[in-house]
Amino acid sequence: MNMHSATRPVKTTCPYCGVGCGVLATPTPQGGLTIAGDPDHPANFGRLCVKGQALGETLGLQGRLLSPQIAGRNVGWDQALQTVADRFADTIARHGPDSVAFYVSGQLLTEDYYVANKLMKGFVGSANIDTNSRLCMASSVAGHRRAFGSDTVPGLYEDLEQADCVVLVGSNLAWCHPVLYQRLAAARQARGTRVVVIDPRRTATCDIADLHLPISGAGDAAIFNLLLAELDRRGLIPADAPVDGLPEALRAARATSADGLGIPDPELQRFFDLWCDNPRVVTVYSQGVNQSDCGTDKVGAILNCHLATGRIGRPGMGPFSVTGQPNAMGGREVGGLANMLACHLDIENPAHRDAVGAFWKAPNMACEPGLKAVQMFDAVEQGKIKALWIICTNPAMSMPDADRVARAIRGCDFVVVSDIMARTDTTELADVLLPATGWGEKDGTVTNSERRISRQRRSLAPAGQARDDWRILAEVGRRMGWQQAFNWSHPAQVFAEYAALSGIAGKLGSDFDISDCAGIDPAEYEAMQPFSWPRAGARQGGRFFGDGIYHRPNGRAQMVAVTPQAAPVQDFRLNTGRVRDHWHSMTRTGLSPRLSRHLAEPYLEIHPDDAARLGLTAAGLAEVATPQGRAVLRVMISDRVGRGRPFAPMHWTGQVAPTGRVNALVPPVVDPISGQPASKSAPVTIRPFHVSWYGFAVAGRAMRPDCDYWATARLDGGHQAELAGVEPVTDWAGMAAALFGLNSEPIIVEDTRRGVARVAFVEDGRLQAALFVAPRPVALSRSHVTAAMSGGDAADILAGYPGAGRVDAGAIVCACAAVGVNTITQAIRSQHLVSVDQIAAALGAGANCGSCRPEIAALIAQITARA
Ligand SMILES: Nc1nc2c(c(=O)[nH]1)N[C@H]1C(S)=C(S)[C@@H](COP(=O)(O)OP(=O)(O)OC[C@H]3O[C@@H](n4cnc5c(=O)[nH]c(N)nc54)[C@H](O)[C@@H]3O)O[C@H]1N2
Ligand SMILES: Nc1nc2c(c(=O)[nH]1)N[C@H]1C(S)=C(S)[C@@H](COP(=O)(O)OP(=O)(O)OC[C@H]3O[C@@H](n4cnc5c(=O)[nH]c(N)nc54)[C@H](O)[C@@H]3O)O[C@H]1N2
Ligand code: SF4
Ligand SMILES: [Mo]
Repeated sequence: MNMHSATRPVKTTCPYCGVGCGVLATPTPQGGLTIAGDPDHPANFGRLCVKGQALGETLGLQGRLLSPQIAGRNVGWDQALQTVADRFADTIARHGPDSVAFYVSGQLLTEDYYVANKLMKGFVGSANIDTNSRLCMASSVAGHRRAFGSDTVPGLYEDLEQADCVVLVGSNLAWCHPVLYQRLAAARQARGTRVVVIDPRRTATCDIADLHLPISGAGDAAIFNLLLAELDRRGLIPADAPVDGLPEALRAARATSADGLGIPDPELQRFFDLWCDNPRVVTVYSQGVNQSDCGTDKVGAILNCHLATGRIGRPGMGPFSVTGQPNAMGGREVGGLANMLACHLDIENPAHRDAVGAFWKAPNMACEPGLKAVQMFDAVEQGKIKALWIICTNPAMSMPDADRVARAIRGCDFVVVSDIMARTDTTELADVLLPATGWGEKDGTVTNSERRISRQRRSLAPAGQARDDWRILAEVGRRMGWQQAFNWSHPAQVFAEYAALSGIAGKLGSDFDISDCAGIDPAEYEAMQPFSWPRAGARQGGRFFGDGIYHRPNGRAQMVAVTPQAAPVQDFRLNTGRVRDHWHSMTRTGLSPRLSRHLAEPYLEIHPDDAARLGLTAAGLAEVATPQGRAVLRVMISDRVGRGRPFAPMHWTGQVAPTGRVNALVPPVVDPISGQPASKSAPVTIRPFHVSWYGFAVAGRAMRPDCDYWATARLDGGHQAELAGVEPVTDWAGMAAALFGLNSEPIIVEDTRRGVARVAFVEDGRLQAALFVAPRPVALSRSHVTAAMSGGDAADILAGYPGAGRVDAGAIVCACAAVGVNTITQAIRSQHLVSVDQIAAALGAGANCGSCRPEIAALIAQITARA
C-alpha cells in the first residue's frame, strides 16, 4: 500500500486523451482529490484542459460497480473468478481456443494489457484478443508498418512548436487534444507558424488556421497525391531519397484528379505553396484519416510526401499520427491488436513467435492472427465465439452497427464485462460483471502520442471491492492452471517482465527496446520519471528516421501507389466524432455538471440549405436512418458543416439518450487492410421527427423518462432532461409525478388552448422539480432554470426566464467559470473587447483551462465582422 499523506500531491497522468498530461492529485480530507497540472511533465508543463481539470468531479462512488456480480446478483470474488476460469477452460476444452475472445481497450494500463495479451496469445492459444484501438489507430498502425517496416511514430510534440507549417488532417485538435492545441497556438503566436486544417467541418481548430480546406468526398488521399505530384514538379524530391516505390507512387499521383474534391484551385495552390515552401512541416492526422474505408491508403498518401522529401524525423518535420486514448500507444507497444505480438513483434513471423513463446514458456503459443473487432463480433453473432471477456470498453455503443453488436453480445453463451461502472450499454448484456479499480485507484504506466511512458499513480482507496484489471486477469490465468506464468504481486514485476521481453525484441530488430528497465524494483517503479523510447543509442529519447534508415530489411522506406476512390454518390453521409467536454460513452465525464454544461444533448449539425430542403427546423428533432438502425437527434442548423455532410457526436448512450446512439446508424464497413471501421461516412436518410409536444425538466434526483425522445444530463444539484412525445398528453401533472417519482401536490400553470404547461414541485420554498412543455421546442433559459436547482430562487422559476434586471447567461461557453454566450456577447458589444485575453480579464471566461478560447475567439470575430 502506498497511500500518501493528505498534503503531498501525487504525480500521475490524465486518464483521457493521448496527449498524456501530467497531473498533480492531492487527496482531500473528504476523500476526494484536488487536481492541478504538473508543471514538470514534458507533455503539458502544468496545463490541463477542462476534462482534466474536472477529474475531481468524477471520482465519487455514485454509479460505480462495487462488487462482482453473476446474473445481476452480488457474489464474492472467489465465486466470480472461479466461474470465469471454469467457463473459459470448459469452452476451450470443448470447442478449441478460437471459441473464446477478449475485447480490450486503449484505456487499460500497459501492465493490464500485457497480462491480457500473454494470457490469450501464449496460454489460451488463440490470438482472438483485439482492442477498441481497432476503431481508432489501426489504419495508422497498418500505414506505418507498410511504409517504415514498424509501427513507429517518428516525431515529438516539440516538432509542432518548431515547425513553420502544421497541417491538421481530420483532426479537431482544439477539442480532442486541447493541450497540444494550446502548445501549437502559443507557438503560432510566438513565431507565426502557418496552420492548415483539412476537415469537411469548420471546427474550433480552424480558429488558428490560415487555410481551411473543407474537402467533400474521401478526398484526403487525392489531396496528398496531388501534393506529391507537385513536389516532384517543383524538384523537391531528391534523387537519392531512401525509398522504394517512388516511381509507382508518382505515377498514381500524376493520374489523380482534383475534380470532386470541392476545393477551388487557388486554395489548393495555397496549400501546395505552404507545404512546398516550408521544409519544416508537420502533418498531424487523426480520425478523419483513420476511420475510413481507405484509411490505410490515406495514411500512405500522407507518409509518401514526407518520405519522398526526407521531411521526417528531424526538428519541426514529419507525419504525426496523434493517438486518442491515454494508452493507445502503450497498447500498440504491448501487442494488444489481434495481428501483433508484444514489443512490436509480428505474429506472422515464426522467429518472433518462437522468441516470445520461449520467453513466456508458453504452452499454447498462438500461431496466426486473431479476429479483428468487427470480425470478432460477427463471430460472436454466429455463435463461433462462445465465451467473451470485454474489458474497459463499451462496444454496445462504440462499435459500428451497434444494435446488432448488442444483440450478438446478448446472445453469446458466456459474457464477462470488467468495468468501473455498474450500468453501461455493455454491462447490461453481461453474465458476469467484475468491478475494476478506476483512475486514481491503481498503479501502472501509459504511453502518450510522442512515445513517452509515464506513471499513473494511486492516490485513492479502491471503490468497494474493485480490483486492478491486471490482478483480475492474472488470477484467472492462475485458476486456469498457469500458476507460474501469472504469479506477480506488484505491477513493477509485470513491467519488469515486459521490459525484459523488449530486450529480446530489440535483438530481433524491434525499435521498441526498454530492456534497461528489466531490473526495475517497486521503489524504482514508484520513482519513475516520464521517459521516451528509444532508450538506447544515438536516438535516445528522440526522433526516428531522420537518418534515412527505416526498419525494413533493406533499410529503405516503402512508398505506396495510392489510387483514391471516388466518393460514393449519396445525398447525405453522416460524419461523427467528438465534442469538447465529453469522453466517449460519458461514463465519467457525464458525472460532472461542469462538463455537461457545454453540450447537454445529442444533436445533428446540418447545413442550412439541407435543413430547408428537408423541412427541418432549428431546435426541432430529426430522424436519421440507415438499413442498420435509427436515431432521433436535436437539429442544430449551422454552416460549419458542408452540404450533404451533417455531423453527430458519438457520445450519447442508451443510459442517457436511447435514441441518441449514433453507432446504431453506422454500417460495419472496414478498411480492407487495417480492419478499421469507416465511422465517419454512414450513408443516411434524414426526415423531420414530428412530435405533438416538447418538454424540458429539472429535478433534484434522477428522472425516469418514458417518451419517444429523451436525453438526460447532470446539473449542479440535480439532473435535467429534454423530452418529446408523438402522442398528445392531457394529464401533465400525472406525467410529471411519474417522471420525477414525486407524489406531493405540484403547482401547475396550464394554457390548454396553446398546449403550454408548467408543473413545479416546491418544498419549503425550494424547487424540487419542474417540467415545462410546449407544442414547439421549449424556449426558456436553460441556464436560468438549472441555476434554480443549485439553490437559486424558486419563485420566478415558472417564468422560465430571469426576472427584470437580471441577465440570462445563455448557453454555456466557458465550463470552468460558467460564462454563457449572452454574457460574452454583451461584454464584447458594450465594452468593445477585441481579444480573448480581454474577455478573460473582464469575465473570467477562457482564463482557466483555455478549452473554450477558440469559441470565444469565434464570437469576437462574428460580432466584430457584423459591426
Ligand atoms: N473531448 C474529447 N477528446 C477526445 C476524445 C473524446 O471522446 N472527447 N477521445 C479521444 C480519442 S479516443 C480519439 S481517437 C481522439 C480523436 O480525435 P479527432 O480525430 O480529432 O476527433 P474526431 O472528432 O473523431 O474527428 C476529427 C475530425 O475528422 C473530421 N472528418 C470526418 N471525415 C473526414 C474526412 O473524410 N477527411 C478529413 N480530413 N476529415 C474528416 C471530422 O469532421 C472531425 O472534425 O480524440 C481523443 N480526445
Ligand atoms: N461513430 C463513431 N464511433 C466511434 C468513434 C467515432 O469517432 N465515431 N470513435 C471510436 C474510437 S476512436 C474509440 S477510441 C472508441 C471508444 O469507445 P469505448 O472504448 O467503447 O468508449 P468508452 O466510453 O471510453 O469506454 C470505456 C469503458 O471502460 C470503463 N472504464 C474506465 N476506466 C476503467 C478501468 O480502469 N478499468 C475497466 N475495466 N474499465 C474502465 C468505462 O466506464 C467505460 O464503460 O469509440 C469508437 N467509436
Ligand atoms: S489534453 Fe486534457 S484530456 Fe488530454 S491528457 Fe491533457 S488534460 Fe487530459
Ligand atoms: Mo480513439
